[in-house]
Amino acid sequence: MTDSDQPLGRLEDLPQDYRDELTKQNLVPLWPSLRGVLPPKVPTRQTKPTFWSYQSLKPLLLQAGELTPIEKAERRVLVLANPGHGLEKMQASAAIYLGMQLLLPGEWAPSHRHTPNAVRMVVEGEGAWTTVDGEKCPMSRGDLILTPTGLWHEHGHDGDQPVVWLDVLDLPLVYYMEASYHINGERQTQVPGRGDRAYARGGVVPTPVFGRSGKRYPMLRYPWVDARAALEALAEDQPDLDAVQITYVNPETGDDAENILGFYALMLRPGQTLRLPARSPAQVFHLIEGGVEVQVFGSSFTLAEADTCCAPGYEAVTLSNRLPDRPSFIFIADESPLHRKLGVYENRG
Ligand code: 1HN
Repeated sequence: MTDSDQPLGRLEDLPQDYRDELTKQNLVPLWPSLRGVLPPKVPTRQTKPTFWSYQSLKPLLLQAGELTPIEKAERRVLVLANPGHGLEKMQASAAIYLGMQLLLPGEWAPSHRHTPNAVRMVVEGEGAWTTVDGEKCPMSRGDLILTPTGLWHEHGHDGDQPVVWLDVLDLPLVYYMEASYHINGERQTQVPGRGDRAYARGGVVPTPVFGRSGKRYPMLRYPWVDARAALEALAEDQPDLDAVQITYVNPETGDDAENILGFYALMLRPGQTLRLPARSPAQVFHLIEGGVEVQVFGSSFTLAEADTCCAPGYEAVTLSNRLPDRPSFIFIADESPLHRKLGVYENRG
């Protein structure tokens, strides 16, 4: 028996009058709870492998469009909640919030800004846009649009079909830090300049001859056509590469696109099975294109297009492309930037 297996004293072992006196003075003995907060070798995780089917949730989201006008919702969202945390906590993992948002033709979700960082991954529909910090970003299937901490953002829709996107926020973490709040604003004035055009080629960025752009987030929209082309080019260029994956980065600094959560797109070659190592951050998988089997911690999910699932940290994940003749494309969000900044990041292989 190693030291960490030694049973420690229980609360019940202490006399009641002693416990009562501790409580009266807002004191708690550590040892009955020590193993709970510091378990041996592997952390306790509330995050359960969980799957959300787009086909099943879509009718409920459309029904929300009938039941609740946008004025009564501000953001019409069904939250993808992890039962391991309790649905009311509205979290997919310790740091990740996920929601499916519906905007109907002609609707407008008013401008606000807040402390949590967000991104949108566009799931379905054409004609919607998000204006972030004055930059109008068109929304098409697979586009990733950032709304980083503190930047004004609003959504509108000039098309004729419902538009749905997946919101990914670090809300659970920022809320836990007691740092989550929002401010409402006026309709934004559109400003010229489009980061997705200025930074359309990764290796060549604008030269600030007359001073820097001064923007902490120079690129707000990452079009899927470009991300997909990058993956296909990478796969073709490196036929032996197992993990054909790109990271969404800030093109000025090469850092992760946002501070807390990381965003990636992964291409599975036709019929490919890929084992991702056990790493400390929790992850979310959203299928953009194709058909994929996700295995994690005794669970197995079959993702059709637009389906989403999550995996706790410290577990290996196996992804299999179910299509023998076509690649599949997955959007991944994880907690890596957070774990790295805090110094707790681990890759256990
Ligand atoms: C938010 O601001 C949006 O702007 C979506 O579309 C989901 C969830 C929690 C807090 C703020 C949006 C959100 C959110």
